[in-house]
Amino acid sequence: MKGSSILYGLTAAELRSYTEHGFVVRQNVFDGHECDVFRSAAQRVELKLLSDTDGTGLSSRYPDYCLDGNRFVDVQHVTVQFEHGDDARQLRVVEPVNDVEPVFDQLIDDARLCEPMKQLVPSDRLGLWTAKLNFKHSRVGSGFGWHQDAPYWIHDSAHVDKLPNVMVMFDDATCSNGCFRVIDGSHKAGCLPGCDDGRQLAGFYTHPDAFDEDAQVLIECPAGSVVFFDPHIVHGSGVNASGLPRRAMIITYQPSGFATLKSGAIRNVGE
Ligand SMILES: O=C(O)CCC(=O)C(=O)O
Repeated sequence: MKGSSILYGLTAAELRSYTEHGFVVRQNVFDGHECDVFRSAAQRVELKLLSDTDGTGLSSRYPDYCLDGNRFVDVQHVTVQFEHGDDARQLRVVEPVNDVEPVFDQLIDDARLCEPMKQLVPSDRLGLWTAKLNFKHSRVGSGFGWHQDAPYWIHDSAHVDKLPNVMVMFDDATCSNGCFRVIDGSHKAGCLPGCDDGRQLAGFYTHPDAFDEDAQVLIECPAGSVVFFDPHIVHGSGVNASGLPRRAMIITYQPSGFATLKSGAIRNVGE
């Protein structure tokens, strides 16, 4: 494992940049064949979850619910979000996706993600906190409003500062297909106030007065790139207005031995 740490660990310059800016981008970490495998796996996840529908939706077997007008279904402990819009039948987010698809479970143990994560958590032994698959389909893929992740998790984890994320791009990410974006340096402010505008989930969106939108960085990068980002950084993304999908998985690590967010099971890395 020492060798993989030398191969994949973050350099001193990358670590300094992460501390200063709250994120680090590494391009072309996964090759074209690996991205193909991820894209096929994403398609399997969607087909599998949609195959439970009989024209009336997953609610025929599992209860669904609406938050701020958007449809969610809990398939046991796996939350399935549907795309926004009245007749959107495509999936938006599946969490935790590693419990649905083995390719994504294996990805959690990949040294190219874990070695840097050992430095960022920091911990010599890692566990999984959660893993999301975001589909962002062409034309219908909705944006993600500015938010921090830490406030979502504060009631479920006593160590939200030790829950860094890595986003793995399965497609080229551009402004037109809704690339990831962050507010540079915003992680330094800790948990910021949420919105209070009547939406059910308003409190999870960071109040616009609490950060400087001019400090945003649009992260355009090729498929196979990864973005490590701090649990306190304000982040989001735009809509997918293009004819190309923008699929990505976001994996959140923690020190080993702690329960995962959704199932409560412990999923240590490399065991
Ligand atoms: O997929 C994206 O563009 C952003 C996702 C995000 O912010 C999240 O899942 O918390």
